[in-house]
Amino acid sequence: MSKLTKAYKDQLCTWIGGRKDFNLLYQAARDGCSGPAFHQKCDNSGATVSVCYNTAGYVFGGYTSVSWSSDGTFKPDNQAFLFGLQAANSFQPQKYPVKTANLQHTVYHNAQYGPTFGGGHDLCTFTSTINKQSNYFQGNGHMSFNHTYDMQGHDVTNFTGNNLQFTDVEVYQVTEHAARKDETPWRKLPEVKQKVLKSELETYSPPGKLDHVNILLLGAVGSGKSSYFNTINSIFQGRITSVARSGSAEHSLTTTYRLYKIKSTDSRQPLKVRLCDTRGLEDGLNLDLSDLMAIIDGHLPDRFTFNPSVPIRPDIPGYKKNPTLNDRIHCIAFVVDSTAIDVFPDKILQTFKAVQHRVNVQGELLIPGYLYIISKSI
Ligand SMILES: Nc1nc2c(ncn2[C@@H]2O[C@H](COP(=O)(O)OP(=O)(O)OP(=O)(O)O)[C@@H](O)[C@H]2O)c(=O)[nH]1
Ligand SMILES: [Mg+2]
Repeated sequence: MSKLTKAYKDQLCTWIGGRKDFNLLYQAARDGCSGPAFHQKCDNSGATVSVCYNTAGYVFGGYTSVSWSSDGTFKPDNQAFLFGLQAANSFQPQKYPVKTANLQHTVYHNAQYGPTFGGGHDLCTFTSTINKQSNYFQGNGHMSFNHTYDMQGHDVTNFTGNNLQFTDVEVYQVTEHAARKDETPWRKLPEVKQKVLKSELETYSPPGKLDHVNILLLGAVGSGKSSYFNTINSIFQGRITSVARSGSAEHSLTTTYRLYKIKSTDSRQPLKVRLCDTRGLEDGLNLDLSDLMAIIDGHLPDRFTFNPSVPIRPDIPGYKKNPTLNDRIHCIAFVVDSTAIDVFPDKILQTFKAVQHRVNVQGELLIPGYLYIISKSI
């Protein structure tokens, strides 16, 4: 039976990014604790997570997005990381990223070795064949810490409790979460009169002296902000368009702030609604509250390139010191990935709340209330 609990899976999803399915490929207790048994079950299976459980109550391991093989070489993988989930029976999640400088040694593919991470064998589970002693397999891989992975000041005691007596070693294939076909729809969609809706937007005029309404798309990395603009734009263009770059990456794929105009083939002028696409929020908070407020207050020009290490302040190039009402954000749309809603990072939720609080207090939005765009529900 799988030992990877829901809490462990959720934590791994947060680190890997997005909701994932975990398919058990290999289990030392079931398949035998040997290099050949591991490779026979796991080679050519895509991304995997290897999880070790020891007699001291530690749960730790490594994630790699590269398929295992038996070709006797090291492979680079900038998405790999080591991790601790449990330390002496208490839940203590810790991620140890691969060091960019030692990328070429990320994982070691050797037919005689179990899952092996790092040029110094930062985590080498076992080699050859290990027979079970009472309730554990005595791991025989040596561990040279902090060579290829950044152990964040931790040592082998923090990581494994200095104990390689494995009660089990499991390897899971990690795949995108597949929504179940039999899931009942979470709401009944009203019959949408698409043409009516479209023409309402084409003829929409904002109140007062505003030329157009700016809607800011705010959400986590990969939540679907750029794709949302592409979808809306495609509807009005009557064909599939992909003006905004979209895709999956560790950090936000959108690095430039864009104020997208939407042109309809049925009207000469662009719609008086613009979608403002920004960098995705990350757990490590690449955009803080004051950066976001600078965006909301209209200080950023179209095509502003974000530099995560430089805060958005009045002295940076391109900063609009005196934005007009037309430059401001008038409405905020929080974009949420429905497939990852149960592993939604706390820090991003806090950022949403902090933005709402600041904006509510200052009464800044022209269009009160917030939009929630739930992406990837189909
Ligand atoms: N199935 C499905 N996939 C989607 C949907 N929207 C976006 N995606 C996919 O999700 C991934 C991320 O989408 P993006 O639009 O780049 O997300 P983003 O929020 O702009 O991401 P960053 O700019 O990197 O912060 C892409 O691979 C898209 O193809 C959707 O509605 N359904
Ligand atoms: Mg984007």
